[in-house]
Amino acid sequence: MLANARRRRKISYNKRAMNHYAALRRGLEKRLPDGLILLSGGNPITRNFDVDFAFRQRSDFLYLTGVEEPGCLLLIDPAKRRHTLFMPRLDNHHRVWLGDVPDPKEAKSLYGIARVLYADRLESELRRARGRYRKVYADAEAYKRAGKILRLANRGAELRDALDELRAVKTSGEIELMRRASAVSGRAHMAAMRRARPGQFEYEVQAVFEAECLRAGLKHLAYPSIVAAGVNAAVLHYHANNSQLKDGDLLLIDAGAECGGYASDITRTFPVSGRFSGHQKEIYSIVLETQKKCIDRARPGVVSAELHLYSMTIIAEGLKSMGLLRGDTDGLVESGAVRLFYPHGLTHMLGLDVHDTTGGRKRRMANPTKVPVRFVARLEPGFVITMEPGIYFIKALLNDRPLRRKHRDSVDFAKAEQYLDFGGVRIEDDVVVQPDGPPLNLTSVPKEIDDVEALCER
Ligand SMILES: [Mn+2]
Repeated sequence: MLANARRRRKISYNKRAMNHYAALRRGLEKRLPDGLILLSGGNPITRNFDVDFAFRQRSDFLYLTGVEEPGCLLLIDPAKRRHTLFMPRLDNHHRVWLGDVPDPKEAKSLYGIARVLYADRLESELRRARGRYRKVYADAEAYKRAGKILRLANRGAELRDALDELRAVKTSGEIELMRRASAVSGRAHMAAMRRARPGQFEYEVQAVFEAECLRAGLKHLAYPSIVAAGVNAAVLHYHANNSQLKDGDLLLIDAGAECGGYASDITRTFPVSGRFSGHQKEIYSIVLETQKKCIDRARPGVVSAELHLYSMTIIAEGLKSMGLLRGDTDGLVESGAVRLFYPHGLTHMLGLDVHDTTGGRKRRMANPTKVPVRFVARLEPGFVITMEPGIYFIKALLNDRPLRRKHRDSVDFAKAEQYLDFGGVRIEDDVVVQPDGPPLNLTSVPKEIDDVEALCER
C-alpha cells in the first residue's frame, strides 16, 4: 500500500510540473530581487479535539511550490538564487495516526526543490541570510514567525502586489491544470444531466456531480456546489441543496472541482424532464446568445466592465422581445431595470481562487462604464475568466416597492409576476484570453438546446 501511494504521488509531480513551479518562483524572485522572500504555507485548523478541518493549501504557496502538505514554509534568497522548502519534522506519533510523510530527501525529488530542510532549521538559515538584505517580503504569518530573528523591514503589501500581478496571467502549465479541472468538472456536469430525474432531491444530483470529481482524483471542490431546482435557481448563492426536483422544473448546477489548486467554475441549466418548455426555451436562448456573443468579444484590450455592459444590453433586448421590459435599451441598462432580472456580474478572474486576483496595483483602473461592477480590468492574453450571464425571477427584487415605483414605466411587473415560480437560467464557461481572436474555451459541456435535450434523454 505504502509503495503504491508513493508511486502515485511521484507521477503527479513529474519533471515538467517541477520546472513549472521553479519557473514561477523565479518569476517572483525577479520581481522582488532586493529582499528575502518568505512565505508560509497553511496550517491545519482544529475542528474539535483531534479532528481537523479538511486541509487545503494556501493559494500563494500552491502557486510557488505545488506542495499540498500543511506546515511548510518557502524561503527565496534572490542574491543566491536559492529556494528552500521547510517542512515540519513529524514524530512517530504522527506516523502512527496519519501515516508516513516524505523526509527532506524524498521531498526534494517529489517537489523538485533543490533544498528541502526541516522547519527547525529555519532560524539558523534566516540568521545566515539576513545580512545580505535590508528588507524582507513576507506574508503576515511568516513574519510573525521570523520577524524577530530577521529584524528587517517587512514589505508584505509589495509581496501581495507582486503575487497578484504574477498570478493574473496564467502560464501554459497553469492552463494545463485548469484544463484538467474543467474536463473533469465537465464530465461531472454531464453525468448529473444524464441522471437527474423528477422526484430526486437536489443533494442526490450533487452526489452524482461530486462523486465524478472524486473518482477522477480531484478531492477539492473550488467552491460549495449549487444545485438549485425550480425557484431555488433564483437564489444566487443557494447552498441548501435539499429540495425535490419536479417535472417541469429547470435545474441549475453551478459547480466545479479544482486540480492542483486551480479552479473550474461551470454552470449549466437543464430541464428536469429532459425537454425545455416554450417559456424555458425562450429565456434560455436569450442567456445562451448573450454568453456566446460575450465570449466572442473577450479579447485583449477589452475592459471587463464594458463586456458586462454589453451583456446587459443583449439581455435587455431579449427581455424587451418577451414584453417584460419596454423602452430604450440603453436607458434600461443605465436605470438598472435590467438588473432586476440580471443582478450579478458577467465575469470574474479564475485561477487558484475561484474569484481570483484581479491583477495587482498596476492594473487597477477606474470603471469606464456607469454600471456598478466589481471586476474592472483590461483583458490580457493569459487571463482566465468566466462568462456567466443569467436571467432570474427574484421575488425580493420584483416585489420590492421602491424598485417597482422606480421602474414602473420600463418593467411589466404584472407579466413578471407570472414567472415567479420560474427560478432562473445561468450558463457559465471558463475561457482563456488569447493574443489574437476569440478566447480558448476550457469548458466543453453541451449548452445548445438540442444537445442538452439529447444528453438529458429520459
Ligand atoms: Mn462564477
